[in-house]
Amino acid sequence: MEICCKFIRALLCYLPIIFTTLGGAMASHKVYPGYPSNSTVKVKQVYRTSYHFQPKKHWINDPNAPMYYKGYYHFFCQYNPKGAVWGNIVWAHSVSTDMINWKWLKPALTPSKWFDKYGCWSGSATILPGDKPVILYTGVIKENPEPGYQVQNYAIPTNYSDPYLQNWVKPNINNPILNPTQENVSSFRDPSTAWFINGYWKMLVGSRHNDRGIAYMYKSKDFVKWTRAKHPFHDKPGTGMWECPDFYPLSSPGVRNGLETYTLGKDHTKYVFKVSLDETRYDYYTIGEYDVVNERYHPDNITVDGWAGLRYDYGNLYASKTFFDPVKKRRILWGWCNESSTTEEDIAKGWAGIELIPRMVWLDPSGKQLLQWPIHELETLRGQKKNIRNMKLNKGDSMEIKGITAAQVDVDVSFTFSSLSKAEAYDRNWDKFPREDVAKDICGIKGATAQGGVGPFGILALASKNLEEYTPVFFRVFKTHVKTYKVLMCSDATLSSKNMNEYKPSFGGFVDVDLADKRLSLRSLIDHSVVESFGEGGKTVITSRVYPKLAVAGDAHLHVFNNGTETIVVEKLHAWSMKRALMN
Ligand code: DQQ
Repeated sequence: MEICCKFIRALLCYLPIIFTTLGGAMASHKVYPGYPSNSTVKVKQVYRTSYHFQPKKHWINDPNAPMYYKGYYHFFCQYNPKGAVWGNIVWAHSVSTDMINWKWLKPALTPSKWFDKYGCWSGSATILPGDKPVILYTGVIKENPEPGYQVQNYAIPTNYSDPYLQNWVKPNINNPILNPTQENVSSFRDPSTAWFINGYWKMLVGSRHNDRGIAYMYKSKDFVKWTRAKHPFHDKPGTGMWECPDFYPLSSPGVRNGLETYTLGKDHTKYVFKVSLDETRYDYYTIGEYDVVNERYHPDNITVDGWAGLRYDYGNLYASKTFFDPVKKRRILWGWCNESSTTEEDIAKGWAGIELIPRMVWLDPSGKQLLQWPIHELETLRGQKKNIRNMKLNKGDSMEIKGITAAQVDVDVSFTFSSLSKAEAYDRNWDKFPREDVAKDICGIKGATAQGGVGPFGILALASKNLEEYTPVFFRVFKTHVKTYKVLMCSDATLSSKNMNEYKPSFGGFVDVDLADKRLSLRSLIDHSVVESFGEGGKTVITSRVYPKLAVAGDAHLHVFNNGTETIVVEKLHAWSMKRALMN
């Protein structure tokens, strides 16, 4: 009886957790009858971003095949050329010399063959010896069973001397290179970048068997005839369809240089394995080891495998993909950021979806997680600057940062405090639930206004003049029963807009930080309808999409605030008005 009551009490107490997990980003295979080909007549400018990647109009989703070739960064993504909802999927193609300013080219892949008649879905690039790029992608050959009958294909450039790689051919011979097995015809997609080891090319394809998420490994001697390895490369019961698997080697802890994908399996001890879970629409990664002999991946037991695990972003990022940048010797992560507006609003806007600022990723000195940071090229857009030093924020203070374009800004701030003694108590029961849900839920329940001890403190992004609307990004410090500290980072869209229709979640993630120096840092890239925030040098990253009604363009404001009893000092704050990027 007691057990039963405890269970019901726990359930009641944690009901919000259960509900908040159901509201994630919209599925990208949802078909909107009639809408996918409703071409946009007039694009609404109000929520368009000024320095995040987006096309002139219509829908985009997953990043595909990012690569560097003959002086240009190439970026492809899933694109509907005919409307602002998912459908008619082709590969949009843009080139850039800095991954910030982009030139739009004609689509690289469009449905044109029997083996991709109903869509050219996600895939990756592999650079073959002799600097020869090849694309592996998913072709949809029949509409049924939903979301489509899937095969894997390859495409190659028609002219290797064209640095823009404007024309691609999908050879009739040997395509499709992979067919699904009977049981996974509609859950077999998103080939990874391939790597070469012991005489074989290897690649991964996302799949599932009932509710078991699977990444299958395929191998080939010639890149054309592929066979499936005996066992799945990695799998996990209860996680559903694994989309867009990504696998890459890591340099030693703390080393920022990345490694080529083709060096996989050679002399490295640690690897990242990432999947995009269709059921939650978030990207999860583990750090682990690659057993080359048995062709399997084993996550370290310090990282949790599945949806209670580590995420690149505790907010709105999905279907990400990395590549190795040979010029600057770094691994770069691209992630899709869906809209939080309704389908009707997207159609009225005439566009949907952005790509987040490319991030450098490397292994944290602890070896337990990744660090992420916006590529330094973004700084070329920094304009007018505002600096603040040693400004005190007592309980209830909120100070406006004036003299910058608050709707289009890059703000980097470090906060200090002199004591942790006032930190709020951490409820041990919270740990019984998946880590990400607890974080999200505490952020939602307490928000930025419920008074705390050390925190909540942080910034108010996209705030209206009288604070009717704002998106707070902030920290709250908790003390556990064993007298350690837990730092929670939140990005809360609940009060971001007077519009009641949108999805306005309060996202949260814990920050694994030693508070010995009593300092926490936050960098936020604020761009009209997106707030992309990096806590503590990129240990925890959270992105929110927001659509203010009042805090728009010149009417947007930026504040720093503190609602904790412990006084917080803004030790250093730099805020730069951002210039517009050349965008497609
Ligand atoms: N989007 C693509 C699929 C992929 C999904 C279709 C992930 O290939 O699994 O647009 O968002």
